[in-house]
Amino acid sequence: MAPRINEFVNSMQTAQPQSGAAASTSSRLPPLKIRSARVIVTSPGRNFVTLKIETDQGVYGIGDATLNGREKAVVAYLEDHVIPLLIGRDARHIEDTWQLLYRGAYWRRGPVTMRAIAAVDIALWDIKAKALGVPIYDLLGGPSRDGVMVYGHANGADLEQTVEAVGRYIDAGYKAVRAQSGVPGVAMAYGVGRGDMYYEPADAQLPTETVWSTSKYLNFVPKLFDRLRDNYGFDVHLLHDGHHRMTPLEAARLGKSLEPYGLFWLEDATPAENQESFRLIRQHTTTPLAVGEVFNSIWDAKDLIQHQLIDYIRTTVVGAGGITHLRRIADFAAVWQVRTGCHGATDLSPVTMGAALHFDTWAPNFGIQEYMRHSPETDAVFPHAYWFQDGMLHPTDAPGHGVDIDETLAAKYPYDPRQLPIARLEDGTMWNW
Ligand code: EZ4
Ligand code: CO
Repeated sequence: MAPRINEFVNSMQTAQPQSGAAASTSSRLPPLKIRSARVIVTSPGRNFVTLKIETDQGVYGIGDATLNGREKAVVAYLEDHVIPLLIGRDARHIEDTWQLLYRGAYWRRGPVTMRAIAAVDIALWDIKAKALGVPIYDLLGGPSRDGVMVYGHANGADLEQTVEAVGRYIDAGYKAVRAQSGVPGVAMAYGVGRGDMYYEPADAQLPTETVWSTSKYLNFVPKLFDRLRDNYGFDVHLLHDGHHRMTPLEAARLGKSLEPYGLFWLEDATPAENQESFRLIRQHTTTPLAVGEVFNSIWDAKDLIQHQLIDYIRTTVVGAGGITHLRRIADFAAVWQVRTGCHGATDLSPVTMGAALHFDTWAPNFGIQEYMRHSPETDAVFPHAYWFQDGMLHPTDAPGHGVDIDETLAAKYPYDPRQLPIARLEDGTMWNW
């Protein structure tokens, strides 16, 4: 099965590469010309932007392009600037298409651009895997593990309710639980739902205003984890999200005060635009650090990874340019013993969850996967068969990523504009939500 020199030479002479991409003449996979690409916006409980790419062979792929609270910007980017480039291209050329959309735009990176690229990339991996009849994890190099450990979101209005909520997740079989609680004296802390199991922060057409006090928070959080370890012991992994609200020194203090409780990680301890900020936190605490759900490329994480300032990188498939780019980040992270912890909130559609589970199943340096269950309405619009058992999620071995969209049902849920909340300090200063 070795490539034959003559065939290679012939192809060099006779092939007419499309848009400069290498045109293979000997692949077992016949050309898959992109015939159409469409953006589908639907709101089964929350908004999702989905890309469907169809080929002339009838095989189609589905990609997620959802950017919470800024959905229409990605719709326009795809429809006006990306889809015209896709028509007629060979869907097999995933890497070349990625490079075309990234380098070819001249204006690189950013959450809108990278989510549009991600949608195309996820759909093309889906198409190629379906055409070959294999799950995506097989294209990546095969499974590295039997299941994907996930963490659920436990939250409550106060300490007692949060302790109870964590117990419910443990009873449901979770091996890892994120705990967020209302803070005494803080009206609406991050991560506290108003219903019970479904927490949805993008709640209004114009941003809900919340008030924040870091000092009240810092005095409270260690008490929560003290109680949680007291009640549930050390066998369950506990996680916490600081959601960008602390300065580096405040984060260092929190990390230090949480050390006796052995957290799996402290997430988004401080904003990471200045990657150097994490050095100060790192110098003061051995609490493991996770960051990156708002990153959109390897460049956002480069210094954090190569200086070993973090332990988990949170970029996910839809956030950082699809499987093609996420794989690059994971391989770079592996060099520095940084593991993956893909973002998996409900604003990432089941399509992203499906694709992420294939990535997680493959990634040798996988750490954990965030898992917030979608509503039954969302699950119905995006038929899928990945399943949860004993704290683990499992992708199916169905070809592709295994998630589809029911377009008839999707059409019943029109776009419902909503934005994420904002946060101000008690004196009115605008802060990070
Ligand atoms: O607030 O995805 O770790 N998870 C998170 C999420 C984010 C939302 C924002 O859209 O921080 O809940
Ligand atoms: Co987070």
